[in-house]
Amino acid sequence: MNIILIGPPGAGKGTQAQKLVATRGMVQLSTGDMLRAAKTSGTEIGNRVAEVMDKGELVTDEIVIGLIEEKLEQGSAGGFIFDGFPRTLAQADALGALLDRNGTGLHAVIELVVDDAALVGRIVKRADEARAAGQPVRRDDTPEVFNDRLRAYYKQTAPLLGYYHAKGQLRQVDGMASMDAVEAQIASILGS
Ligand code: B4P
Repeated sequence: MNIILIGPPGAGKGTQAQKLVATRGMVQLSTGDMLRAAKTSGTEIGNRVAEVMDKGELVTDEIVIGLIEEKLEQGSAGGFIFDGFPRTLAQADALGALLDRNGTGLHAVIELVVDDAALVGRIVKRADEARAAGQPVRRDDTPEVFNDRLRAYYKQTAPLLGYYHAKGQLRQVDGMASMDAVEAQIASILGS
């Protein structure tokens, strides 16, 4: 089973993807994590990626689709969780073509619905907790960059909700609930 987790920055896509990995043996494909790894590689592409991410903008479709294609070729018996991908219509079309090619298809697209005010609160909290623990703080976890990430979401990613709704694949969960309650809502969509 392949699923997409979609929602604004800080909606909890990564949080829920990790729970699905633990309970269902699925493979998490987080483009955010892949791009953060590329950022630290010191390569030319890594430096370009860092500049874009630190401004809260989206990395080019070409780079992101290339990363996903490589991972899909490795296969996953339990299926894939697409966490933060696709984020543009071009990415959604590319994913559809890749899944058609490998014959596994898409089971569901799950939208985590969260208020904007709650999102910024989560991001600020994550940055404060990292600082207190002496851990690195994500450079895009500031209220200023967060606003740009949110703008990019509404402009480039929110149109995907209509795209998947028209295909009958979109399911919504209340992302304002506790992490365990969100997990339970997703489990009821996916079944046992
Ligand atoms: P991502 O890494 O995808 O980051 P995100 O949208 O901020 O996070 P997510 O929704 O996963 O939130 P999380 O679970 O961490 O993207 C970062 C950047 O990478 C983008 O801005 C872009 O530049 C680039 N990028 C990534 N994918 C791309 C693509 N496909 N195309 C182009 N560019 C791309 O949760 C956030 C916080 O909330 C955590 O602290 C968590 O503990 C807390 N939380 C989670 N669930 C909660 C709940 N139910 N209640 C209370 N708190 C909760």
